[in-house]
Amino acid sequence: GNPSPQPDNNYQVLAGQQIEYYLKSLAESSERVELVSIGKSVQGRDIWRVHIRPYGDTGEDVRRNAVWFEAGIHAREWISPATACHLLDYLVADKSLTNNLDVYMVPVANPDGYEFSRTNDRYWRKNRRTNTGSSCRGVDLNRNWDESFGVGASSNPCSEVYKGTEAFSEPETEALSTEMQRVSSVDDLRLMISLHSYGQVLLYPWGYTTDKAPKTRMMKSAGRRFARGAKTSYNTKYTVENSATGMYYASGTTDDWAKAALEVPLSYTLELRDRGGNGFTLPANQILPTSTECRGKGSTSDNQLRDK
Ligand code: ING
Ligand code: ZN
Repeated sequence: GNPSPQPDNNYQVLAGQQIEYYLKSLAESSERVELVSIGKSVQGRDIWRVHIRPYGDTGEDVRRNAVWFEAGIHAREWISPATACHLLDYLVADKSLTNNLDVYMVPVANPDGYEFSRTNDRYWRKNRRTNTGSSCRGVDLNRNWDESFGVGASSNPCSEVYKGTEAFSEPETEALSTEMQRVSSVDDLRLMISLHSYGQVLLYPWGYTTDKAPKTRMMKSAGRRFARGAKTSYNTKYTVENSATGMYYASGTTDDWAKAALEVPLSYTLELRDRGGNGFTLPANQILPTSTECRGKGSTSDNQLRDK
């Protein structure tokens, strides 16, 4: 069909291929950065996973604390991969931050959807699966994880929250979960954040039930610390909420699966800017401020970032 008009205030956001190029050059320029394709999307695009090893790591096989960032699982939430890339830059530049910590990140978890959103339909959310018996395409990758699959999701392929035929039916969620499982077997996965937009809210499990998840108090207090930090840069307000009670019921999400299957103590969905004024079409001049406030202030790499 006819491509819908592209909001021209988003021209500064990077195309998928540019992000790939950036990731490859980052891996080539820093010994601490390892880049691996953990699988292919429905349309055959690579799903890239970045690993930042601690500064001064001798390459020894030691079990460390680790954090996992997932971005771009929803196509239209362009601020998510952008924030992930800025965070990467920051983590690689600052030696002190990743001291004794393994950082893992998938900056574009849904590369087909991202491309489709950029070129055809700005508001596309799902992946680009061709659904058998339906003319509607796509599975909501944040309803396709193997935790309480189907409770708060749709079985209609035309729905924006279509869960797919079964848990992990999609190559994207299959690749992500397999790699997260591998990481949690070699490291202690302490924190998982799935980056989304919009709403300025940090969500914690469960999404499929209003029952209290393990370590809720810890997720709340760490979450509030994030919100306080995020406020210091531009006075942007983030709230901290339980998914099911503060947002809406959702099942088969990344954060519920990380919490239940991998027992990651701090498991979150972070809804970035804004609160609906621009929504998904966040103006480009808010990309850097959003990234900056989410990682907090005062790093030695701030000056380098400002020049980019
Ligand atoms: N929001 C999330 C979604 O997948 C969410 C909200 C996440 C609710 C996790 C419950 C659990 O619908 C966006 N913007 O995608
Ligand atoms: Zn989302």
